[in-house]
Amino acid sequence: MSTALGKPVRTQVAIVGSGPAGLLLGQLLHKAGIDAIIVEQRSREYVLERIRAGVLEQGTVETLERLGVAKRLHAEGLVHDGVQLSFGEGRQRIDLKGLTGRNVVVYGQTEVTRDLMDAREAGGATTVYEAEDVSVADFDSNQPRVRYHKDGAAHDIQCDFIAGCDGFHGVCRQSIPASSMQTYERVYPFGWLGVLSDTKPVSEELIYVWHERGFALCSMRSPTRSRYYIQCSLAERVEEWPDQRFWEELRRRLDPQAKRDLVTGPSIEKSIAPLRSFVAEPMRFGRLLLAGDAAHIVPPTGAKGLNLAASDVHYLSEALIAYYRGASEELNAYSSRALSRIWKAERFSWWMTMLLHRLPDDGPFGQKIQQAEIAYLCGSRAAQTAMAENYVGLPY
Ligand code: FAS
Ligand code: PHB
Repeated sequence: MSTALGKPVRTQVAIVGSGPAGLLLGQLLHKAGIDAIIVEQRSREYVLERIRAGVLEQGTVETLERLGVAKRLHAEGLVHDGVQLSFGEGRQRIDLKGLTGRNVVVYGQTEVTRDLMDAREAGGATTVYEAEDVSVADFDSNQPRVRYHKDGAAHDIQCDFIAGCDGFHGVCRQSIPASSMQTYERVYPFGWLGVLSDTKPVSEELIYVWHERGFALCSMRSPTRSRYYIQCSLAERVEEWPDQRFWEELRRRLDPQAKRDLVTGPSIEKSIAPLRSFVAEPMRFGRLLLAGDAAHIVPPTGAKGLNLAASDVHYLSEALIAYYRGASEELNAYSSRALSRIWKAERFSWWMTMLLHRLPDDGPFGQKIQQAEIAYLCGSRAAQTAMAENYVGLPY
């Protein structure tokens, strides 16, 4: 924002984006006494209406606990010690707790965002919502700036650093010269049709389904609110999927017990999300640093997207705190440190996606390989441990 005289305001870190990455970073910096302003293009309400992730790694939970933002999470979150794999008639439980000593917590990204927004406002920190024409400039100098319009006036923020937490379609990564960046991408030839419904979840634990008709996922947000996904063609349109058609197709993909236990009801949200793997390297350009979906995307099969944003900002906050204490080595190491964990999560998310989705281009041989991998997973403690330690989240 600028003063009434149009002079730029000054802050230490300007954060672009008020999703999980931006809000978590803002809270971590605020706790360390570092001033940060968040500039968000959407309204608070719009950001809170987006239905996205549902599973938190223990590392993400521990960060929220350190910030004192985990009270509702502990009251309403569902601790899960295992996940289920379902294929045809059979089901295999992966004992996350027994194999790794760790678990995951089912607690919607919407609720994490709400808790962080409330904590930010309670701490008196500034978030500018509905900022228009946001741009970033001079990040190759010591005086980077974030500019935007709001209420018909031009605003200018001078800062020491810009944190690009503005997601895959944001302005920050796109402001970096393509010649300074290497990107890696795989776009999957299918999407996820997701439904949210106020119905009792089909199971107490998540069920990841391999079926010849396509992947399905049975998840939840609470004991009375379910979240379901089915793999669909990218040509599909939500309008072509009335509730009854969705429930019938989901039921076709479930094993006998889940077929019996499925409770259907009116959808309260329905959307189709494309799936891609994407990484931009490096994640630092002078005084502009990327975090979260602004730097990488994973297919949601491994429940890593939100959790990678959390580990990115854990590293970034440590680097910025060290900088303001006079040491800049951590800032120089931020990108390589974050990318090391990002690529392991990219691999795991790709592996889960290739294991469980119908891949028409891979033909009958590809399907036999998937079935062999699932059979090996069911019969090997070592294979289950490898899956479990990635699912609960590798160490920071
Ligand atoms: P976000 O995209 O959440 O936040 C970026 C913020 O920046 C947004 O509020 C946006 O409005 C703002 N912004 C964008 N451009 C801007 C600009 N120019 N100026 C100012 N602000 C700007 N992950 C899972 O783990 N499980 C899932 O099931 C799952 N489902 C998903 C479904 C969809 C449709 C999508 C898109 C993602 C899904 N994800 C899922 C991944 C998702 O949870 C992300 O990983 C997570 O939101 C990452 O958080 P951020 O990096 O903060 O990015
Ligand atoms: C969800 O509940 O939205 C969810 C859970 C696990 C995933 C993806 C999405 O892997």
